[in-house]
Amino acid sequence: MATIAKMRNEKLTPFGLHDKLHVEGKNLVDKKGKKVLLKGLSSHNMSSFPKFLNEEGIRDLVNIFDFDIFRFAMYSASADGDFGYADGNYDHKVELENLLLKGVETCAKLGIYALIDWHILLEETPMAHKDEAIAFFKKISAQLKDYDNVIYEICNEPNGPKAPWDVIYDYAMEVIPVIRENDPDKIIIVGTPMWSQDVHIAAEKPLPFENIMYTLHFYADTHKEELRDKARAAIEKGLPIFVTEFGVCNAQGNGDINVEESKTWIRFLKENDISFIIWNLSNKDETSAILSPDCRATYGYKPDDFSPCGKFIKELFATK
Ligand code: IDC
Repeated sequence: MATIAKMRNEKLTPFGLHDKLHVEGKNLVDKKGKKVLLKGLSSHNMSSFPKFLNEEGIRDLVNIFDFDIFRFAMYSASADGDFGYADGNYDHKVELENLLLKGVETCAKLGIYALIDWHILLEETPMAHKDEAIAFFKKISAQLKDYDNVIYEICNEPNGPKAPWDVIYDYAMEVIPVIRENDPDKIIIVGTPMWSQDVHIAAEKPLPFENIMYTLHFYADTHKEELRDKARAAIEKGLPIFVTEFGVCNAQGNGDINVEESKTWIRFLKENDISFIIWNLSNKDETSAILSPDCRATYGYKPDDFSPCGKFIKELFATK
């Protein structure tokens, strides 16, 4: 059995408090059957910003922000000039796998949950790299089967006309059993159409497995009440939703921070016991990066190392 820390700084860790999670009805619940809401941080592209995924750095961020979960964005394809998992060479794959396994081990030491995200981007359909996704999840789920703090996300944001719910559904019907073979009951989160916005459509035909959740993504300066209405419709049908990625700015990850709309979203999520993860851990010169472009540190962060987005997190997450 993997050792997952139950205490940190003389306090119970998120894992110490909740242990292994499962899904009951539309809710994420803990071992005792109590509803759980996880608050977390997402990496940027693991290929672009591996330096921020070191143990000390993640520990410092967890200590500063009290995150319950960290998301590892494993880009399937190349982006921003960096190879993805599916189109890089063998050595690059091994590097990414090692980075991921080390990251999950760090989360275990800190007693937080780890979300493994197969991050499809502008590929329109998860089918584009289905075979590589299957190979990836087969390998990783075998290696991580004893890590009860792990959650899987099998396709970040299906998008475009070639990725309606039926196509995502078929993809999920192939990928989920591969994980289940190694790991019968870990939570698996499935992307929804329209860059993971059309949860109301997924709610009409949910997948026939236990412990499945569905992805909702929003960028507060772009997606507002209309998207919350889609979420409401899905919730009414009993769909378990997880916001595995959101931004406080526009859908390009840039532009102004929309403080009020971000808070309205967090209030909505809290009212509905929906977990949320903010995008992104990097010092890229973009609004959604939580570190300032001038930040040279990769751990031991000082207040000035954070961008306006990073400085807003505590207040935002505490929204009532
Ligand atoms: C963005 C990054 C940006 C990068 C781009 C392409 O912030 O630096 O150049 O991806 O790799 C998403 C995606 C997420 C996007 C983010 C902001 O899941 O990968 O990151 N976003 O555009 N969906 C909606 C917004």
